[in-house]
Amino acid sequence: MHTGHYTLPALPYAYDALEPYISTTIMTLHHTKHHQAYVTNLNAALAQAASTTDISRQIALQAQIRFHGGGHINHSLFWRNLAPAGAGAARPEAAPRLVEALGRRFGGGLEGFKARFGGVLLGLQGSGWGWLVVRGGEAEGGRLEIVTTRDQDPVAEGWQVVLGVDMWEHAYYLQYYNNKAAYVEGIWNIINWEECEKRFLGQSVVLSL
Ligand code: MN3
Repeated sequence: MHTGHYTLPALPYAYDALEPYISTTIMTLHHTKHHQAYVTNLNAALAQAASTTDISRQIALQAQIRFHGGGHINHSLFWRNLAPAGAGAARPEAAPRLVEALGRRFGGGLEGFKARFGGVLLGLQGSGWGWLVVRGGEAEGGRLEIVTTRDQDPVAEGWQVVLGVDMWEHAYYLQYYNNKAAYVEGIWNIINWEECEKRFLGQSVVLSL
């Protein structure tokens, strides 16, 4: 097995740090098995694409690169979107500008946004992600939108991810089983609002992939 360009980023907290909202078992498997597999398969597909001029093979490899590359990007964003419950970063007060903007954009204050975003997450069919994204800096009005992507598709180019939530079953099933709503309700306790604020203000360099 060759070693490729991309590597699994370390989590910014321990595997048990998000208890009781995401179990140690889920975090360990999700990071060391699922995310690692996206990285491994991305590197393999890139290496194969670099060594063939067969167009059919290239097209097949592009699909692999999209899936596994998207998985690597999405999970790298997701881990940094989370923080231990009770940490300063996990308090909405750590994101004053964002929370104000969310109130303006979606109405009903932070609770209004949470209800709206949660509804979108629970409405997602099959495997995918829910995202809060922004286009343009504050000077351009910083247009906030809630979007979803299927499978491991990343958000469209030009949109900056503020917050992303993994809605694949592997993200919650071992702990919450079919109770997707409990997973979504729990995750609000471990959102890294400090990171969300930085991304909203364009100050985060989360992806040095
Ligand atoms: Mn996942």
